[in-house]
Amino acid sequence: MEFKNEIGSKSVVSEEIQEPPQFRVILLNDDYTTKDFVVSVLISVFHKTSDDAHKIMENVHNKGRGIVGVYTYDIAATCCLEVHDISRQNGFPLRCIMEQI
Ligand code: TYC
Repeated sequence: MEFKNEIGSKSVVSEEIQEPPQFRVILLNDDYTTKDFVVSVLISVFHKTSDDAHKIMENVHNKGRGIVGVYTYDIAATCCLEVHDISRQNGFPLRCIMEQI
């Protein structure tokens, strides 16, 4: 699309809409956090169903890490902070990280 700016010269503006960058949130296994606590975090922070939360938790427990979901930067960062805060408040070392796609 073509626009004229305030001094009358033409400029071309791309019509392509840029999608915001996406980030994977990855949950890390550890030897101390209880399975029940991990499931409760997946339900309360990431709004997973109980069924999905159990599957994700078992996958992380067995594989060492696993994708919880894909979000924009602010949502991914907020979820990671919440996981760390709730975990420390409850005496667990549970961690998650985010990775740009
Ligand atoms: N490995 C932990 C246990 O055996 C459970 C666990 C699962 C911890 C997933 C963290 O992200 C995690 N109690």
